[in-house]
Order: sequence, then structure tokens, then C-alpha cells
Amino acid sequence: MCVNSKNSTLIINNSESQYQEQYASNKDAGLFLFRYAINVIVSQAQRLNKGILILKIRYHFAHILLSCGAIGAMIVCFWMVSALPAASQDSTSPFNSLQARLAGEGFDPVMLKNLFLNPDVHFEPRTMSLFFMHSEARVNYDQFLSQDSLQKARKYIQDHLSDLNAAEETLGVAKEVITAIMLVETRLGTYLGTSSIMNTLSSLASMNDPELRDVVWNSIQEDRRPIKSAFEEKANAKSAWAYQELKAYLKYTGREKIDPTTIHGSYAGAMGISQFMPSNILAYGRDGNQDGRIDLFNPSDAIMSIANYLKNFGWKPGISYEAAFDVVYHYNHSKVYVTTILKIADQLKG
Ligand SMILES: [Ca+2]
Repeated sequence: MCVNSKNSTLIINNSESQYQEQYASNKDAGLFLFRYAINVIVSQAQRLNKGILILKIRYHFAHILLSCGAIGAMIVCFWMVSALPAASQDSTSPFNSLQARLAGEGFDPVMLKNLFLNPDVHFEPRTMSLFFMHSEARVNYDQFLSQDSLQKARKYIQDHLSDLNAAEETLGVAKEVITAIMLVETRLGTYLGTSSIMNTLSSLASMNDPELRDVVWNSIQEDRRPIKSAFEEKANAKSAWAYQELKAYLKYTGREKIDPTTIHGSYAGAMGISQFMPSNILAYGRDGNQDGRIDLFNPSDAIMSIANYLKNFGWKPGISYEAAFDVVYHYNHSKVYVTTILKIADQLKG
């Protein structure tokens, strides 16, 4: 995808007019054009898409052939053959400004370059359009209170009793509320989400780019579009939020030596059985199975991390319903969500 081609082409045109003026007064036109071609191609390689780059190379190559002798042309030819693959790889990503911003904040440039060159990392206009699409759809929370769901939750408690007891004993959080959260979030780890966390957060973080916003806006079907001003406002707010989450994600995956392209989760970037956002993993993640790593796809780690999160926001043994409501509300700012969690927990205690 090329989203900066308009700007890049304007830059090239300005450069050309300046150089063409110098060309008229330059006695050694061939040498000048040779230097010009090298300078322009190198300086623009990062910003141009592959197609434009190839066109520009053809343009400059033709001028050089006309102006220089055979030896000069051969030198340029060898240089271009060696430079083309690297230039075209670097130039196609809509994440170039995001990559530069992350490098500016101390992330390893080599790591970033390799990451964003990975073919699995790409902007996802369809996921973004779903994110911003106006929808009346609501989660059916009643399904989690069915006898079938409650039975699965009771079995889960029996299967993970030692971990749940450990969380309850060390952090004071009831095993039933921990289990209720895992039931609603991921049906006890059986629905973990299929969206690439890297692509989701990178795409959302890049929504401060007006051209990418236009791409997303145009991919939303007209009858599902929100009001444009509301879309713009939400895009900017989500971009700022996702950028912080992307930084947390790269810190987490770097610390745990996980390939950032391999983790999948919700369409909003939450991951694991507990569906934590990356910043919450850094802040509240716990190593439940004591293997030296925090992996929220591991039940022991997920259980202890949920307990730690709830404890941090005020959960205590014997907590009142009202206080419990306030604590769980931090997990998901939805009253029906919190009501459902507390109803499930109550049923599981019985
Ligand atoms: Ca662990």
C-alpha cells in the first residue's frame, strides 16, 4: 500500500526543478546528472513505493546514458542492481513513521526494521473498518449463565483447583470470580481470538495518519459509517491509546523473547485466557506456574494475573457487592458485564 506517494512525488518534483536550473549553468552536465541521480534515489528510497522508485530509476538511468560515457553507465548500473532490493523492501510500509517514532523512543532500530519488514506485519483496513463501524450488536451475556456454561465453569474450578486456591490464599481473591471472568472473556480459554496483536495495535496506532484514516473511512460501507467528525475524534484517541499499548507489547515480547508477530487475540488487542491488554500484562501479570515467564495463555499465569489485577483495584476477602462491582468495573467498563460476572460467581459458590 502506498499512502505517501502524493507527498513524495511533490518532493521529487521540487527537487527536479532546482536541479534542472543548476543543470543549465553547469559545464559538466554529465557528472552533475550522475550525482543528482545518486542523491535523489538514496534520499527518497525510504519514502517511495516500489513502483514509483522503479519509474524514477528508469528516468534517471536514461538521462545518465545520454550524458555520460559507457564506463559511468556501467558503474551506475551495478550500483542500482545492488541497491534496488533493499530500497524496495524499506519503502512500501505505511508503518514507516510509526517505526521511526518507536526508534526515537529507544526501541532497537534493527529489531524494528526486521519486524516491520516481516510479511506478516501489515496495515489492516478491514479490521480497522470493523473497529470503527457503527454497530448495534451487543454481547449476549445470558449465555454465560446457562447450565451448560456453569457446568463447564465448575469443572474448570476442579481441574485448576490448586492454582485457584493459591490465588485465593496469596491474593485474597475468590476463585469463583476469577473463573467467572475467564468464562466470559474467553469461555475458559477456548475462544482466544484470531487477530494479530502486532497488526491490530500497529494499524490502530497509525490511525493518526490522515491518509490511512481515509483508507479506513472508504472501506466502511456507507450505511455503517459513523458521523465523520466522531470517526476522526475516535481515530485520534484510539491512535494515542494503541501507540502506548504497542510500546507495552514490544516491551513484553522483548522481555519474554517472543516473536511479536506470533500472538493472536481480540480485535482490540487483548490477549490470553484473561484477555489483558499489553500494558496490563506489564503492570499486573504474574508468573503463576513459577517458570520465570509470564504467559497469559497458561492457566496458572492467567489465574494469578487476574487475581493480582482485582486485588490491585481493591478486591478483599468478604468484599461487599457494591465494592466488588466497582472493582470488576475496572476490568470492563460495562455494567451488564460486571452484573453478569458477579451473578456467575454467586452461582458457582452455591
Ligand atoms: Ca509462567
